[in-house]
Amino acid sequence: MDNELIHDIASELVNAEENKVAIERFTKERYPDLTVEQAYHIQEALIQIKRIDGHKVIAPKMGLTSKAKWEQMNVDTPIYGYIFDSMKVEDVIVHSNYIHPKIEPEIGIVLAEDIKGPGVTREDVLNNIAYVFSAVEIIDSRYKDFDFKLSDVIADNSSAKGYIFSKQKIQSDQLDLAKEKVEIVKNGSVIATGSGKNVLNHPAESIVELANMLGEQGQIVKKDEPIMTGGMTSAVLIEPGDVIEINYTTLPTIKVDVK
Ligand code: 0L1
Ligand code: MG
Repeated sequence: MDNELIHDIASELVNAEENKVAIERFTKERYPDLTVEQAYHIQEALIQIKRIDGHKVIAPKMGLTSKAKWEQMNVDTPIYGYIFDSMKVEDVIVHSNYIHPKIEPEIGIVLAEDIKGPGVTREDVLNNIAYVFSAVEIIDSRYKDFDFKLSDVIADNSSAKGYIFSKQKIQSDQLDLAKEKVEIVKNGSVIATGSGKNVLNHPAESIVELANMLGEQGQIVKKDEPIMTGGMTSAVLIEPGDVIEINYTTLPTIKVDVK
C-alpha cells in the first residue's frame, strides 16, 4: 500500500467525519486484507490531515480495552487513537454534530513524568500518576452501523469524536482505580454500570499497553497529557433530548444534556 493510497483512505475518513455520512468499512470489499500496521499508517495520515486543518492533538486515547469488546471483535489487543482540541465538549452534546454518537464513561489519567516502552509495568505507571479525573468519551465510528474490523477502526482513529472531562483533579491515593464503580443514568434510569476492573483488569494496565505500543514506534507517553484509559461500561447510544448523568464512586459526577 503506497503513501498516496494511505493518504486517500485517510482523506475519505476525514470527509466522512466532516460530512457526517458513514461509509462502508474498507475490509468489506475494497481492502479485505488491510493489516493492523497499514491501519496505523492510515491513522497517522489522518492525524496529519487534521493537524494541517488546524486541529491540535491533546492526548492519545485507548480503545478496545474490555474483554467484552475483544470477544465481540475476536481480538486480544487494545488499540489507540488521538483526541483533538476541537473534540472538547462542555455541558451539551449537539447530536447533529455527529453521525451516530455513543458515550462511554472512562477513568482519565495524567502522568507526572514521561514514560517510554517497551518494558513498562503496572508499578511504573502507579508510581507516576500526577492525578486522575472522570471522563466521558463520545465515540462516533465513521463506518455504517459501527460495522468494522480491527484494521478499519484503527484507521478511523479508534472512533474518537468527543470528550468531556471533569474539572476536578483527584489524587490517585484517594481511590482504588480497579474498584472505582460507575453508572450511566439516562433520563432518570440507570442503563449501564461498570468498574475500573473492566478496563484491562486495571486502568493502569491501559497506560502500560499504550506505553509499550507507542514504544515500539519509538514514541513516548508524555506527562501532562489527559489520557482516557478505556470504557468502563459498554458504549450507549444517545439521542436528542437525553439528560445524562455519569456517577462514579469517588471521581466527580459528569452531567451532560443532548440537544
Ligand atoms: O474507545 C473505544 O473503546 C472505542 C474504540 C472503537 C470501538 C468502537 O467504536 O466501539
Ligand atoms: Mg473509549
